Amino acid sequence: MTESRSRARTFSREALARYEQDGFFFPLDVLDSGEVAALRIQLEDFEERYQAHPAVGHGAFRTSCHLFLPFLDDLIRHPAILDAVSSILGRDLLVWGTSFFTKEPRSADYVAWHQDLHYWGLDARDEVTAWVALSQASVESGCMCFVPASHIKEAAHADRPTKGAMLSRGQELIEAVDDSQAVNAPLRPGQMSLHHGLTFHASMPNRSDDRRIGFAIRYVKPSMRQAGGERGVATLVQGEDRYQHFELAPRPQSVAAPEGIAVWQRAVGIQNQINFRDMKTPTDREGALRT
Ligand SMILES: O=C(O)CCC(=O)C(=O)O
Repeated sequence: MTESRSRARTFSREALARYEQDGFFFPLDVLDSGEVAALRIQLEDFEERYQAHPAVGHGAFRTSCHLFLPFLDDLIRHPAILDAVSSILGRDLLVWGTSFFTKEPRSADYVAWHQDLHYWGLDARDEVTAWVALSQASVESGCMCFVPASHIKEAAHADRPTKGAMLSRGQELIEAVDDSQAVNAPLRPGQMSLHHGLTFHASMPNRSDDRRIGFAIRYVKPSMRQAGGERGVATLVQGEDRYQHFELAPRPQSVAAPEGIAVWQRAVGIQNQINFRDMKTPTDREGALRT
């Protein structure tokens, strides 16, 4: 696939047609260099100051920390991101969750081939992930890759937790993926890709000297329901919620304030219950759902 560059504010009909056909689209320019630099500084300052925090330390903050970090709550509402996502899902948008996928310099961490929606217990398929690059996501640093048109069916997965596997259960597709079909999705800092929750995707280790930091935002239509568990928690970022299938999260007022932490613990607890529902021994290494 030839890369096409376009501004998210004008997510074109052609871009939408490509997304619908392939199950992904990239790159879209969403953050300017000042915005992306400021975000990285805030994130790394948070990581440094909170690494030993009893609730959010030890990497647990990697899942849905927009619920207690105002700068990430702002990011999930960024107009350029919402413009593109609402071209696909419509005006009313909830954020069901977010995940940081951070590969440290020269780390062996990788993401095996998988489909996101397989484990999330949602009752429909109206979901889009906006994956925002906060550092260079190149082939060298382990950018994502996608299999075009793989989003049309749900495929079987197995749990194969191995060293370096970044997904919470070590899950991966059972069927072999033909790598020659895969399309690399390199992104510069401030760009994003969009992918459907059934698109086969994966990523290789980071062979570069910088961190590869990706922030994945899971947008859903408010008509979606959390099946097979408690009512989930979600954030209304645009339009209205005429269904009330989810408890709506309040906006966090300050970094790691107790109210935000409490909402986050509830949200991640419910998602973990669903994600690990059929496991005898959960392999969640960091106490929080990754995907
Ligand atoms: O960041 C990666 O390499 C994988 C991301 C991913 O699996 C996702 O966003 O669903």
